[in-house]
Amino acid sequence: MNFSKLFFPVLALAAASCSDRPAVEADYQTVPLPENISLSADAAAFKFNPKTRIVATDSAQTVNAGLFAGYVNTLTGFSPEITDKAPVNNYIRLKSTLGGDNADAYTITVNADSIVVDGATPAATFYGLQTLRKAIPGAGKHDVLYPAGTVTDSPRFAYRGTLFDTSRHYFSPDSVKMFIDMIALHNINRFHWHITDDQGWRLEIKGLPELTEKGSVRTGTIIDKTEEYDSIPYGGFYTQDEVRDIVKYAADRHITVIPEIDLPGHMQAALASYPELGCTGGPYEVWRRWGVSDNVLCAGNDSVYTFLDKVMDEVTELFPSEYIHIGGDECPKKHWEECPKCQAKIKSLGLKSDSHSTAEQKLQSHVMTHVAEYLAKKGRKVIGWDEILEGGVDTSTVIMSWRGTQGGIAAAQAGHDAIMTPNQYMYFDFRQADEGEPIAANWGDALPLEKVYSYEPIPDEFTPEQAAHIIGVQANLWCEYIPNYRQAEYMEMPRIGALAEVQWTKGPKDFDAFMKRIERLTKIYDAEGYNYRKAYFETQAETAE
Ligand code: TNX
Repeated sequence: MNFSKLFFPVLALAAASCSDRPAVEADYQTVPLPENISLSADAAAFKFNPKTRIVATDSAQTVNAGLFAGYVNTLTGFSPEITDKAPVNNYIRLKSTLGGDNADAYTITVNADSIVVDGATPAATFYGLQTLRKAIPGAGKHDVLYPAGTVTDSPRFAYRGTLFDTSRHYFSPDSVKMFIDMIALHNINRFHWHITDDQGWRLEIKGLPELTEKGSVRTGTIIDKTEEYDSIPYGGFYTQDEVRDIVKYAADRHITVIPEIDLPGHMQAALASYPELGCTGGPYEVWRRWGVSDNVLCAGNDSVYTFLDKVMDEVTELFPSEYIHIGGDECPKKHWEECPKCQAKIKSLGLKSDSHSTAEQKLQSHVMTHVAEYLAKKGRKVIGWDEILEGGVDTSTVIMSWRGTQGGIAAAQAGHDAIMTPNQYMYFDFRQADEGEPIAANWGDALPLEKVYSYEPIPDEFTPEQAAHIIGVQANLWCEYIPNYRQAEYMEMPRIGALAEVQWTKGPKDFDAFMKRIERLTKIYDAEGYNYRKAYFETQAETAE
């Protein structure tokens, strides 16, 4: 058979389609805005086309390259080939030889023959690739002209987080992966997974099977903001295999999954599974409503400490993260004040109320410290919500400031590392405008894009030492009123773009310039099929007319 005859038409077609493709121009003014963009006005651009090779010479870069090839395929209709040998020209080379103090710093060097993305680490190279991805002005069957020049970039904060609450509502593993892809697009590197709460325990613990057999299902759910309930059983949990798969999926995208086991409050689903862990012995139900439950772990019961150790044994097996979040928020002391076991524990530990804390607050510290020390033996550190400052806590504990900024400020002043997630700026369960928005959290003012963007995490009066204790910023998506993943996307986007700039971008802020960048980013949202709040851009268009 004459192969050349067979192949000729195919080749000719390929060649034709190559040259016929229009070319669009890339723009490095992405979200988050890179630190420095220096264009070589007279030099020829790099033409990214189906013949471009991605050069990756080690396994980490090969993973990066594979992800990049997928991203650009969505935006260009072609999937560039990955190779470990650089051709003479027309290649994008991935490296991580940059060095320096900032692990997430990268440079992109563009000329007519090649693009080189060099990161301090493979994660940093990945952020460079995200910049190249986001520089493409939307989806189409086109080539891309990358202007010649250099981009040098590094983030302001090392901890760039988002919380996703999969307890109040359950989201499938595929949805969790979509969430991870969305945060990766925004250079976010911590996924705070709120996986247990009063309304559902959603993490399989093999040594405590009832946590998911009983604790993952509630018999009904409160309807909207009424006092009425449906009677539809609601449940779901993540098997350990699913969790491992999600942790790996995130790691490939340079995201650390930080699980939160919220304790000693927010435990009613665990109490429904093991009623002997509560002060009254129950019975308890997996909670069907939202709010703060009085039913918390009994801090006077030794089996509670054994229970927590067992949970942490498996949590640390599943999650390699250096930090484990142990909650500590909203733990009413009502039952502890009346519980003979809790009061006996207070006595035996010699805990006394003083001007700073009540004896019960100190009892909570005792529980938190037990878990922190247990985790320390396994080489892990802990993060807790700002309430844990109330009973006194070791400075090795990272404080997550949610009731406002005061907790984080006080923590940093006292020598703790702190992560800022003040609800007034960072609660993405709050509505995006006063009018015309879907049902959302029933406390807090509207939180529009501009307000998120305006957040400055480091107070003016901070010394450089105190400022260094603010290790990052996070936005939280609590899901009481978020019954499906489309709605989760809507609440996240585009506010997550403003979050990304708060976390990443140094230097002065300019909201109007940001609006231009975020509007361009919505072309990527469109290409990915994301659901986001478009009204921000419609209003802009109307006022411009
Ligand atoms: C407060 S933030 C909570 C959550 C709720 C959220 C609703 C925090 C540590 N606790 O349990 O879901 O408000 O906005």
